[in-house]
Amino acid sequence: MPKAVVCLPTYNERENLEPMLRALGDKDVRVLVIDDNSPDGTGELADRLATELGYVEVLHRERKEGLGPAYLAGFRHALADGAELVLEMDCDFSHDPNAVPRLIAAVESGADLALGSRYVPGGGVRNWGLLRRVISAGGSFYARVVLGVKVRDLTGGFKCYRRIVLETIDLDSVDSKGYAFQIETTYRALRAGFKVVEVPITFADREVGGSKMSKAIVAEAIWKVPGLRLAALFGRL
Ligand SMILES: Nc1nc2c(ncn2[C@@H]2O[C@H](COP(=O)(O)OP(=O)(O)O)[C@@H](O)[C@H]2O)c(=O)[nH]1
Ligand SMILES: [Mg+2]
Repeated sequence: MPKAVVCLPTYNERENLEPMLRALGDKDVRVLVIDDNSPDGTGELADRLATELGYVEVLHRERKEGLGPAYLAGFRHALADGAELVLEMDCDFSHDPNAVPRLIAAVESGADLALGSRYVPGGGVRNWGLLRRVISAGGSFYARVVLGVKVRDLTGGFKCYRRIVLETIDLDSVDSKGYAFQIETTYRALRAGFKVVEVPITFADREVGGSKMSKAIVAEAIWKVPGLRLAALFGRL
């Protein structure tokens, strides 16, 4: 049984799900689809594919609560299943399935948390407009300065955790929903003394389906960052 589990959250990813699951088929991973009762039938499609593809499992959640809660449910499930490595990845091909082995290799060669990073040499973004580039790079810069950490890409959602990291960072108290979830989990790992490395990736814009990014998600990231720093200062993180 492969020891790595890829947590793949889906909300209305009908067109992307099957190609993504097939693309992960030769990566020596198990895949846990976490579907929030997608109105477009992604959950039923996932069930059908899971019966065909032995490495796929599906976790159905009743309703859409954001990426954070979906990931937390996935992490708990993967840990209970005995996963040694737990990955996060988007289902819209923004994260290249061919980069999965590089993230795993980074952890196997000593990192506790490997981050797919757009903002280290060799990494980047493809077909993004200026506005989205500025918002994303600005967001990571803001979080890096306010938190006082060296990580360049704090908001990305392509990651590989060593099991012990998720067992240590107190998942029960993580309450971020969107980009803040990525910032919070990485910050907690750093605070706990884990070794975090950045692996260069190229992030491509999705070609099919729609983004679930919202103003509320951006707003949460803006206020959550100083909140995390304060929590750390007062010894509550
Ligand atoms: N289960 C679940 N998946 C979600 C939710 N929001 C987004 N996703 C999935 O998370 C991944 C990234 O979301 P996306 O909308 O592409 O965010 P963006 O890349 O920031 O625009 C995709 O695979 C989505 O289907 C949610 O509330 N629940
Ligand atoms: Mg996306």
